[in-house]
Amino acid sequence: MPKMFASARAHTNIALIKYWGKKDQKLILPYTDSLSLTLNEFYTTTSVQFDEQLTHDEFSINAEPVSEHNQQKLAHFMDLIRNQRQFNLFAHVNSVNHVPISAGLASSSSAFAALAAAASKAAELNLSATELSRLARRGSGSATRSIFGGLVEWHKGHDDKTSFASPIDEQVDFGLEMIAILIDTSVKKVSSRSGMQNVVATSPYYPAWQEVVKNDMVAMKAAILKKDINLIGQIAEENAMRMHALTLSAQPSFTYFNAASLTAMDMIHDLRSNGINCYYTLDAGPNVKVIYHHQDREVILAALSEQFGHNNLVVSQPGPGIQYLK
Ligand code: 2P0
Repeated sequence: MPKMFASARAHTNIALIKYWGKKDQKLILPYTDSLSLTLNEFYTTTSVQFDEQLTHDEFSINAEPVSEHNQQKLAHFMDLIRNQRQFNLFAHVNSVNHVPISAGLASSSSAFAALAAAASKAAELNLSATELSRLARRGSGSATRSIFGGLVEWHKGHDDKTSFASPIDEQVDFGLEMIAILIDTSVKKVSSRSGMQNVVATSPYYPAWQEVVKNDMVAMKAAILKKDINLIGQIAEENAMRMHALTLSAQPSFTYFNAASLTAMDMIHDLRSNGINCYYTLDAGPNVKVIYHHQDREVILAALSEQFGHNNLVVSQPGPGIQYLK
């Protein structure tokens, strides 16, 4: 009996061109491509040990047992590994999220990317990075992008085989940086999963969104080639606002913004009026992420810390792809 143990680390990614809506709920196939930046500050480390003695998988996150809902989601993911490997062993799965305490940024992207890597290696599946990206996608859409470092593109594809991510620029050596403003760290009211479903089913703007993303992907890739942070920021900000317009135009309408998110966005506009090039993006929660060139870091931090407090601002550089620890 081989040891059947592996440990892997994956970093969270933040989308600059958002994924919002699934064509296939089961396979997690998106309606659109998307593009993200992997961050070095936030990551998940997961270890998997298959064990002949077990009669079900045993999960812990940050040394605590997981909720019933998460237990089911994780066990379902482990079934994919068992099916591929054609064995019926269960595993001890221990996951640790390295994020500022309750940052509300412990995205499922790093969680499922780390689990896909650790579980497939422990099961000796020998997956390529592309195969790993496809597998991570089955846990959570955004996880498909966290297999790679730096700037990453998720090709929507049309089936399990064709929907995966690939790196655009793994080095990102032109000063791109992000500040996460930790505004509210409680659990979100509308999960991404149900928020997406509601939008796809009810927003009259959904067809327009698909066109927006098509154009933004082309424009963003050109901006990355030019290493033009202002253009990258402009396109990302506009794309994020158009994604959030989908939530406002759904039935029932909802939003992930709160009052402090609006204050933060206002402050970024003010900084821009004063000649500091910075831009914002938001995901399925009120926390605002600021995009800028690292040379402007101190002036942006100084302005934001007056309002939000220095401890609620986390600077992050581009981060690496999957790392195997054992
Ligand atoms: C993204 N988000 O592209 C978008 C933008 C949030 C806003 O992907 O249902 O946890 O597991 O596929 O990946 C968050 O949703 O959703 C997300 P599922 P996921 O990053």
